[in-house]
Amino acid sequence: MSKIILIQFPKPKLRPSFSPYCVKVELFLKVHEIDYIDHLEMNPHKTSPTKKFPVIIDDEKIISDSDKILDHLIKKFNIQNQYAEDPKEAAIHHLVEATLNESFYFPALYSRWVDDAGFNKTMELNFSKVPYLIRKFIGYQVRKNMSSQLYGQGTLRLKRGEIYAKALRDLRAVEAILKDRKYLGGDKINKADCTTFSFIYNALNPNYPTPILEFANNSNIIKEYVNQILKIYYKEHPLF
Ligand SMILES: N[C@@H](CCC(=O)N[C@@H](CS)C(=O)NCC(=O)O)C(=O)O
Repeated sequence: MSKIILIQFPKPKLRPSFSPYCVKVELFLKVHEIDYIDHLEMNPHKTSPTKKFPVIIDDEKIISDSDKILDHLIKKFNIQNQYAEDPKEAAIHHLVEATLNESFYFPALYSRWVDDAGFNKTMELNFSKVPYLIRKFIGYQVRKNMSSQLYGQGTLRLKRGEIYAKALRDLRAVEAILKDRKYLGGDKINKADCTTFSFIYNALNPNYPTPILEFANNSNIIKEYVNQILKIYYKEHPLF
């Protein structure tokens, strides 16, 4: 059996990835000790059927979309206990994942690419070695693209404070669900935890001092949740 190839964006220093969807898949592979080859690429438009990363290549199959990838891996390796048996609990897991994938993600994206302070930081972190004029051009293009995505999706029709207020509502809801449990799945990490960790951790980057970061800094529940996963699966990265 040939090894799975995970295609994702180049990794920044001290972080697993800037893309929570890529971290979700990578963490799942790590948790289940599935051997894979990490293939880093800048442009998803060339290799990805959905023009987004992550992508996996498994034998002849090319699969894009993190949820489709996890469903494929669960089926292929016959991984048990990834979905809660109790329908109410399974519904909670689903709603947490959907909230993070489809709602919480956008304020975090806004903080990196549109919010002025965050955008300048993103340019400094990613493109400091690129000559000034080229950096300006790339920055302008990416910011324009992100802004139009965020406008289409609706986030950018709100004011800055309203955008972060929405993110905090999502995070507070997840925090309330995590209270009194180690993982969403109970004592053991499951698929929904891979999603939960990756989106929350992605938004907690000290380079971006947002209200999301401030909230998490004051939440022992969020801190412990993220750190327990970092300690096991991302030993090379600093704790939150
Ligand atoms: N629904 C997809 C979303 C993946 C996604 O949005 N990836 C972003 C990075 S976080 C991407 O590749 N963006 C590139 C682009 O839109 O051009 C999944 O779950 O994999």
